[in-house]
Amino acid sequence: MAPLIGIAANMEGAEGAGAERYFAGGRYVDAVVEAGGIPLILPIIRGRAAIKRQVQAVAGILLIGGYDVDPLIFGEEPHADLGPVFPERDEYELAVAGEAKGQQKPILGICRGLQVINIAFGGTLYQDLSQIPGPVLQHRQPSRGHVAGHTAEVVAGTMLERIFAARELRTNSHHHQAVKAVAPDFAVNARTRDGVVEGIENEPENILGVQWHPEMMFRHFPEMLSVFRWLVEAAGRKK
Ligand SMILES: [Mn+2]
Repeated sequence: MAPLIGIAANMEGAEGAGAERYFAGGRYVDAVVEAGGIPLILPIIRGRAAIKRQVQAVAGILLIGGYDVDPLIFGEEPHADLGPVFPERDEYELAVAGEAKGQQKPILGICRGLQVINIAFGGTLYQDLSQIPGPVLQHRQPSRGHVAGHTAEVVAGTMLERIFAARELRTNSHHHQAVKAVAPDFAVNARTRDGVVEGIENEPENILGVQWHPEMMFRHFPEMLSVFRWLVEAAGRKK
C-alpha cells in the first residue's frame, strides 16, 4: 500500500488580510504522488501531544520551503537582511522533526526544510549568505524556477551519492540562508564550489535535507524525483 507522506504546511498571513493560511505548493504534492506516495498536508497546530498524533498518522515527513527561520531559536539577533519570520511555523516544524525522529519515520527537508532539520538537531544557520567569508556563487537565481544553476558536488560515500548515482548535480537555487554549524550526527553530502552546504543527511535515522528545489525541477529533470522516491521507499519500509 502506498505510504502516507505528511507535508508540514507552509504559512502566510498579512496584517489586515484575515486569518493565517496553512498550505503546501502543488509541486510538492505532485512530486510525492509521482514518487508513489499519498500526500497529506499537515496544518500547523500547537501542543506536543497533538503533533505526536499527526506524525503517528503518516509514514514519512516532508518539510518544505518558505520564509526564514527565526534566528532567536539558535541564539542570534536578526541580521539586517533577514526576511519575514513565522515563529509559529518554526515551533511546529521543530516539534514535527523531533517527533518524526522519535517515531523513527523518515524525513526529507527541502530548502528551508533542510535548514529546519539542521536547527532541530543542534546546528546553526547563516541568516544571509553575505555573512559567509569570501565570495559566494549565485544562490538566488533570477532564472525560472526549474532552471539548473550551480553545480553541487556530492560527497563520496553518502546516501545522496547512492540516491543520484552521481558525484555532481546541476541544481536550481532559491535561498539566501545556508547551514553554518552542521548538526551533530549529521554529515554534509553536497556543497557548491564556494563551500555552501547544499545537502545534509543522517543515514541511520533516515533524515535527508537538500538546499535546492527538486520539486521545481523533476518535470524537466526526471532524476530529481529520486529524493522523493527515497522518502516514499523509506516510509514504505517502516510499515
Ligand atoms: Mn544554492
